[in-house]
Amino acid sequence: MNWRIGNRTLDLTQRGLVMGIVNVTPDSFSDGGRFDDPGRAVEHALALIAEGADILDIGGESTRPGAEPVAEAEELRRVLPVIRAIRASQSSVLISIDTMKAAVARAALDAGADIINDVTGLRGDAGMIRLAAERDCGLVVMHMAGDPQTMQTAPHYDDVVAEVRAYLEERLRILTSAGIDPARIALDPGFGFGKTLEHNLALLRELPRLVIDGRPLLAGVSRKSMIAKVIGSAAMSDRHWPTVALTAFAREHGARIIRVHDVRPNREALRMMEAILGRV
Ligand code: HH2
Repeated sequence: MNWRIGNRTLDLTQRGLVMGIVNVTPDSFSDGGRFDDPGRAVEHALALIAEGADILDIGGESTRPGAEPVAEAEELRRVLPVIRAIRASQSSVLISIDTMKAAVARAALDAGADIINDVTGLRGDAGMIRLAAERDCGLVVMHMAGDPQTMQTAPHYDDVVAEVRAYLEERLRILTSAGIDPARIALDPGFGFGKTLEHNLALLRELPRLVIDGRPLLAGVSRKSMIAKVIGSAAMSDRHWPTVALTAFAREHGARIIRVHDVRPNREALRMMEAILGRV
């Protein structure tokens, strides 16, 4: 199972990747305001590299339910200095830009980013598919029902797993016919994006069904509210260990890229599960 990103081809057959989250935002759901100053965000990014992150996902706009949209200039002001500083650090870490805006993605690639992570699955901004076809970056294509403003208002599916799978298959088809090499694409069911607890649990239960055409599957469950609902505690600090458990579960059930806030313990869970699976 390969993922092509620029001139690198990553073989994810044995080992998965840890994507560390760097939210340069005042309002992200779990760490909003902690790293919204670019200086602190860079410090955090370097700490995540030291913990073993393979990818850093830099975001300047929260996608939590009900989040206010951020203007392009402000999003650029937040993310560009962080991307430049990480690139200047000489680390070989891959940089992903978490954005729904083609102009932000373009500037991020120009500043040294390697991957576009677009929670709209490249449906939000008409310029995004064009940009992706022009460049050779990696792509994360996620499923989201609706948009962050409205997605948690009574989400409904007849069969959530079948519908998310069909959506990801369709996006893969559309992007491929736009001239994008499918080897560049990773797919993501989008936990918490227009989904109830039951929907999220069904997607986890049937995760192997979401591995499509050999494309790497990304799972982003870190600290999400589904954990709070299951354990009966809203405290962010109580979501840490269930996240680590979910990392091991997701890897066992087909995920190859784990998007997390806490890199080291999740990386260890990944390696432990890969040892059990005989993948070391
Ligand atoms: N989840 C969040 C943001 N971006 N991208 C992908 N591909 N998959 C995800 O599951 C995903 C994502 C939400 O988490 P976070 O970045 O911590 O929060 P916020 O959007 O509030 O900044």
